[in-house]
Amino acid sequence: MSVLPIVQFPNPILSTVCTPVTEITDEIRTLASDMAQTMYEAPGVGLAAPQVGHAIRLIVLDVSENKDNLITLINPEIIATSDEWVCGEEGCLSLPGIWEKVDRHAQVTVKYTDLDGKSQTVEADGLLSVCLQHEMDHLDGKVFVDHLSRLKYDRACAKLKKRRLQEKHRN
Ligand code: K2U
Ligand code: ZN
Repeated sequence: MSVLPIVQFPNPILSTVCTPVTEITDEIRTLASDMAQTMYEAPGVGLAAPQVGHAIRLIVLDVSENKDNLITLINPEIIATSDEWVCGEEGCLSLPGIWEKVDRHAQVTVKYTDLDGKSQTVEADGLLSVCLQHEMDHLDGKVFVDHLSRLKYDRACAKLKKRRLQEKHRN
């Protein structure tokens, strides 16, 4: 297993609509395993394949307290959403240091294929629901700041730019 470099915003792959996985090969299994290690090491609660440079529809997530409930989703689809919405602060491993409030459906139902090729369905609420929507956005070429007003989007981009300049001067 390897820890992979996480693509930083802005980057064309983060605004790419990812292609479906057509066959669950050993390469896909290795990538999923490396994504999980990368997510745990970050640390994060979710990670999408474009964030490690692969524009395919593959997500890993683990929102459990003990970090012992890894879910790998291949070609996930949101098949139902609640009318109720929640608003919570989000961050992203591709936009370190940026935290902003985002509106999300309170509950979602996601259909996906697991690593054994079996069709699965998960009904999610709470952090799992938010994380699924956040990661599914990544597969459709969206990052959470795309949900912000123009003013807050520009402010987030300026903050990222400043942070990178400071890091450059430190190194
Ligand atoms: O896509 C990512 O970068 C993974 C996010 C997923 C996420 C963002 C917002 C809300 C829920 C999930 C990272 O896990 S961001 C870091 C983080 C860590 C712990 C809890 C929430 C967010
Ligand atoms: Zn993210």
